[in-house]
Amino acid sequence: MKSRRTFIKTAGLVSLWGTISPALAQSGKALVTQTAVLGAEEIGFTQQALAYSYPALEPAIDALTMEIHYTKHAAGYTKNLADACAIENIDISKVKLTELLGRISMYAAKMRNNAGGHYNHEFFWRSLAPVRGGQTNKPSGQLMEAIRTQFGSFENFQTQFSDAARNRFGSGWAWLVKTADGKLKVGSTPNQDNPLMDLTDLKGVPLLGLDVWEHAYYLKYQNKRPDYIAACWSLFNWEVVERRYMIA
Ligand code: MN3
Repeated sequence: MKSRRTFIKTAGLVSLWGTISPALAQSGKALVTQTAVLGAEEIGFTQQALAYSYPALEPAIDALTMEIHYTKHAAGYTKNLADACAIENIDISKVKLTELLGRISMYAAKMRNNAGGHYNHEFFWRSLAPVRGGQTNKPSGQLMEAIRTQFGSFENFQTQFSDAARNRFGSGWAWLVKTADGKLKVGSTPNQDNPLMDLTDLKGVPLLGLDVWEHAYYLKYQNKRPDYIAACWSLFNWEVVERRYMIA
């Protein structure tokens, strides 16, 4: 995760973009996408260990779903991301994943699917924590103030986020993002796209993401996606989301 100091330094670089990278500065798109990733949580190219055990998220998410999701689905995206980087001749010691996502339209579909898939899952695991307080699990501080200001109440925000997750047709993700103008926004993306990508409708720094692919819930919930979404409110790690909000 970027510190505020790093963020300010990077922001300074962008304001001097023309003198630092004339080639990229010729493209307004490059400038926009570069700006879009500022303050976003950085995630490496390898799969990190979970901060909790597979059964730790029960009863909301069962142990078998967690194990398969992490060791098969998510691990698959990580492996295929490495393959995609090799194909595209990308030296992962020299590029940040958020930068790659910010110009994802330049690459093949294999890169889009797996860079997104890897980032989204690593981001998702960090957004969850063993159940604490059940339905009283809520943010606090400046994030809660911003939610109340923009959505009217935490409950209104919950409704909008849950609707975004429920109404995403097929596979995808629901998101809470901080937009370039500092506002909170709820939306969703298809497949493994995310709001850091230069080709999505929803753009911003991701603060919270919810996986609504069937592989995330089918063993326990089958066709009942709304029940899975409702249960996940007990798992969101608001300390992490608040930190993302303050840095973004
Ligand atoms: Mn998944």
